[in-house]
Amino acid sequence: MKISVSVMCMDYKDMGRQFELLNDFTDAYHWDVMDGNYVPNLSLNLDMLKTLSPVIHKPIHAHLMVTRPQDYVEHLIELGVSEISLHIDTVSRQMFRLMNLAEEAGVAVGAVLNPMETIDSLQYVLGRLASVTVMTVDPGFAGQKFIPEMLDKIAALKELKLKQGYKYEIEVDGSVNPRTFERLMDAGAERFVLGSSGLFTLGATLEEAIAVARSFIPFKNSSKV
Ligand code: S6P
Ligand code: MG
Repeated sequence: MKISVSVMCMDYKDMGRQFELLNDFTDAYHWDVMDGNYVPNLSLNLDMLKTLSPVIHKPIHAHLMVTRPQDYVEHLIELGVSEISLHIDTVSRQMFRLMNLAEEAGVAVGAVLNPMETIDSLQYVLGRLASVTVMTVDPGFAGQKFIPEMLDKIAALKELKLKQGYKYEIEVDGSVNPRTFERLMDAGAERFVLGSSGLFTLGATLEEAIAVARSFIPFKNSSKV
C-alpha cells in the first residue's frame, strides 16, 4: 500500500517548504503532465521538474496526459523519474517501442485507463507493467466528482493480478479522499494518488492536512507529523 502525492495540487508559492514536509509523508510524487490538447488543461512541465528535483527526495511517477508521449519519454528518463505512465489511447501504435526505451533505461512503465476504457486493451502488456492506473475521474482537472463504477474495474484488475501472478501495482487517481478511500482499498487499490480532496484541502496548513490524511489512511497513521 502506497501513497503518491499529486504535485499539481500543491501551493506553487510555497513548493520548497511543502516538499520538505511531504518527503516524510509520501512514498512517491505523482507528476501530472498535461499538454492542453489531450486534455483541456495545462499542468506541470519538464522545466519545473528540473528546477525542483533537488528538493524532491522520493521517487517521481510521471502521468502523461499528452497527445504525443513520444516527445516526453526520453526527457523524463534524463530527468531521473522512476516511472512513466502512459494513457493507452495515446500509445496503441508505439507502446512496445516506448516501453523498451524506458525499461532499458531502468525506468518503470505504467498504463493508465480512462473511466470509459476497459482492461481488455491491456491484455498483451499486463505481464510487463509496473502499474495500472485506474482514473476515477475523467483526466484533466483536480476537484472532480468520483466515478463509483470504477470500483468494479479495480476489483477486476486485482482478481486478474492474483490469478495470473502479475506484478503491476493498482493505482487510483482522482477524488481519492476520506469519503472514497475505504471503498477503493476494499476493491483492491494499492497505490493512492492524493490531490486536493485527499490532502491539500484537509487542513488550514499543510501540517494539519498531513495529520488528517494520516488519520484516515490506515497504513500511514503510525508515524510522525
Ligand atoms: C487529474 C490528474 C490527477 C489530479 C488529482 C487531483 O487529471 O491526473 O492526478 O492531480 O486527481 O486530486 P483530486 O482530489 O482533486 O481529484
Ligand atoms: Mg494524475
